[in-house]
Amino acid sequence: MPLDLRLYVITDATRWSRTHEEVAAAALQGGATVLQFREKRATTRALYETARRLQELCRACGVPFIVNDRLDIALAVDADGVHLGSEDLPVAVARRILGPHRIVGASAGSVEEALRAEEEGASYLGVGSVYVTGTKPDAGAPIGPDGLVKIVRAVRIPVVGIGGITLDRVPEVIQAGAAGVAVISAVAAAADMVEATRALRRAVDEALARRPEVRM
Ligand code: TZP
Ligand code: MG
Repeated sequence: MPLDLRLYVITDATRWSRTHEEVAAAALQGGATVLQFREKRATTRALYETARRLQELCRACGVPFIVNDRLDIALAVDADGVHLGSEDLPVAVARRILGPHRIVGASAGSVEEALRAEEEGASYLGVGSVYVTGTKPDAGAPIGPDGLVKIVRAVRIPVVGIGGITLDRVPEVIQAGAAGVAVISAVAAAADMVEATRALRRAVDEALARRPEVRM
């Protein structure tokens, strides 16, 4: 089944004093199509325990579960895949270990990085930061919707836009050719996380419906 990247919600809850489980449950209820577990500070044991619970939640909803950074945790909980950046294991190594069917996502901020990740066997790309974001201080200068368009056009694998994406920016990101949007704060910082997810999902679906089928 092709990977449905329309609304890719990342659970990174520390700043908003919410648990990963709370964010995940709300995101799944609100219509997220992919869930990523992103936690930079916990011990390996804590990562494993949380990942196991999130994987169960996702499996019950039929939503793919992806672990950020840590291939060992992804393997340990039988996750659907892993997401890797330039400081993590190389995409080619994760692809070799996970085999052809699991999801290997990669971060890319330039056409060069995107082409390399595609060549190494990435399933999809997380491209950004599209806009200024306070969530990832080392995200670098935003590439903007124009930078996103360039990368979408350079690769064949699907791309999700990431970084500073809010409800009102969804149409622009989808119009740039992204298969979906990846968000942290647009869900995790919302007063009503379920409603925020629903609204994002509606916005993505509406923008996709307005987009011409064939893109060059
Ligand atoms: N990678 C590039 S930008 C970013 C990550 C993880 C942060 C996205 O968070 P937000 O709150 O959706 O801007
Ligand atoms: Mg990483």
